[in-house]
Amino acid sequence: MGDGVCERCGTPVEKRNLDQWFFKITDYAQRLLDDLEPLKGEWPERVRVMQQNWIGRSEGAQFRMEIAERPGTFVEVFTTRPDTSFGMTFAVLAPEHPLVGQLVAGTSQEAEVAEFVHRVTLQTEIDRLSTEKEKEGLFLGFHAVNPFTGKPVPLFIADYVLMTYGTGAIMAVPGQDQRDWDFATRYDLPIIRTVLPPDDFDGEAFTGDGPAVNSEFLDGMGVEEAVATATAWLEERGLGTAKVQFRLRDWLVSRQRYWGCPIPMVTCPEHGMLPVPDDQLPVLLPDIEDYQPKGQSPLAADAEFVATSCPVCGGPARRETDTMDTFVDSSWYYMRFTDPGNPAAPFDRDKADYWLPVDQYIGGIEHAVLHLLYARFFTKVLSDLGFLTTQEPFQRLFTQGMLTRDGAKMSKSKGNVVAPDPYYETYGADAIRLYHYFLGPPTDDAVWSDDGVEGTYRFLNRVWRIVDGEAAATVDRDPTGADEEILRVAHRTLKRVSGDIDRFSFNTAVAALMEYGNALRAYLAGPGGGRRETLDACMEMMILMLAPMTPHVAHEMWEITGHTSMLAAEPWPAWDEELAALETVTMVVQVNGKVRDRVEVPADITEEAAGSLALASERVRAYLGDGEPDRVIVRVPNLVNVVVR
Ligand code: ANZ
Repeated sequence: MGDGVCERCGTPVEKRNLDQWFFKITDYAQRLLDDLEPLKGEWPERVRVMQQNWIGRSEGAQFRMEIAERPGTFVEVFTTRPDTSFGMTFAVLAPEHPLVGQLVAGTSQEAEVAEFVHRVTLQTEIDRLSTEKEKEGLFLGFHAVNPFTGKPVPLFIADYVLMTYGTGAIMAVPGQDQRDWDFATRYDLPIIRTVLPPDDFDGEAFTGDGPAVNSEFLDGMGVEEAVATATAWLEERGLGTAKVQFRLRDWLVSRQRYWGCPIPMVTCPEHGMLPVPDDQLPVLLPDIEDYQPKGQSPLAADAEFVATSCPVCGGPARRETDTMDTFVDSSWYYMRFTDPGNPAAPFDRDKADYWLPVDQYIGGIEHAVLHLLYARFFTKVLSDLGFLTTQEPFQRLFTQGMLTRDGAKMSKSKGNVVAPDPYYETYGADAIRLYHYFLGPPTDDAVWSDDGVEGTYRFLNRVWRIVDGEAAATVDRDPTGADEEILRVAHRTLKRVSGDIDRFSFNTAVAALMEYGNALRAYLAGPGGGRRETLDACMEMMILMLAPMTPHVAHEMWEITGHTSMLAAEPWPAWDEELAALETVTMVVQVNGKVRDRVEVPADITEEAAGSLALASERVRAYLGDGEPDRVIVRVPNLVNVVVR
């Protein structure tokens, strides 16, 4: 919907109210929020935050205000800042608010209001809430009475108030809310500050904390205390209540499309809307000739599908012809995976309990709120209904980054997708696969580059040449220091690569293998040349490490090096802890800049460990006595300087 017209046919797009089916996900808002807590550290933080914001819990108060010109008619408002009520200088209804039509019916305002409402409904909610856009409104000719002051304030409709949030009506406090400030300056409405900004504040609306002013019994209180006091004041008088509001809306599952699962509901003229009885489920999607929309769902044109009988009286009834959002299917497919052949039920509880939750889920960040929230919701509902035990579907979540090319996301509609076929021809599938691992941390977006594939291709070729040619040049001789050193590199690499793979840090795993490849070549070119036994051991490790990433090339090398087993079935090798240990270095320990001790430490020692080692040194303790050092300066792995006064 660009420029208000259909992007395919140019027909003007307008919003209409339709009767639709929803899932009441809002009933689960609090649980969906609370259960994000244990996912800390297991799910990417940004996904947790996106879900928190999407659910959007706000605490505040809801209270009612009488319409001055219509005694007995009230408007309810939701506010997160009841403490600012004395600064309300106008009130605003969403243009779609039912009270609007009721108030202006028969007045001279009616036509102008109708025109305004129509214009606003053509805008998207995102545009309406945008801080960039100038806010537009219309005075209704009525006033709302502020319960705190007993005074009337003018009542407006404005585009920046939405019918779909809170009560669809607000008290406007320009002194403390920037949207209200913008509106007040545009329409020349008074501004009263109710929180005293700091002296150096030079903004407009002040949203920070500070003592309440111009607010009678609230004066002097900080925001938190004033909110509680104002809310209690409303509650005592029966004018309002504390209120928790969620941004999350109910999930609209109706689609007027052919492709989708039919919504299993029927309507009987006598008994109303009824669910299709369990023994008639699932309602299968019929094959139809014509899927084109004609102002109603395509299934509505299939008379045979539509005609059914009422589950209560057996009389003629109509099937629902809307189909379900495909997010419904993706919310529980993994449950079906636990029992895919079950002809009688979606899945067996014991099987679902055995397999679920999913240990490791992988998906794009684009699923942060919809799919991942819907799947969590389904799991909770099905768990509540006794279908399975777990309350959360995905124990660990990994979100991979996006591959871009020439600055754009690769997509079919942009036509900038890299078709792999020509690369297979030139480099082979393994070099391309290895390049994908090498591109960068898989959580980050990455830029595709043809030169990069060239790099992994060259690396595989170098390893191949060792196996295929240079290995033949090795000799049987006694081991030397060079042999011991290359074995150390091999075990160190294996330890690194194992850890990297566990952490999904594939790019560093590939980098480690490349370094290992270079070390091997340097070893072979060294003064004593290669020793057969050493090289065999080293190459076996190299091939086993490459196997998961480049299975085809690795298997060929496995055979060439005399193995007859199936490489893919070989276990991951184990490293020798002693050989894998990093080299040690001599760490100098100073007291006030003078060398007092020397300690052998691993080259990868942490700052913390280096500091404690230094402080544990007898010779250092001698200078410290019972006292504590003033400062410990650590330069890992070479130096610790303990400063005492
Ligand atoms: C008066 C006020 C004074 C507000 C103040 C804020 C600051 P969150 O935090 O997102 O929940 N509001 C309420 N319903 C609205 C609607 N349907 N459309 C547009 N705005 C709406 O926001 C709650 C605040 O958003 C409410 O608190 C209300 O403005 C506004 F210093 O009331 B407040």
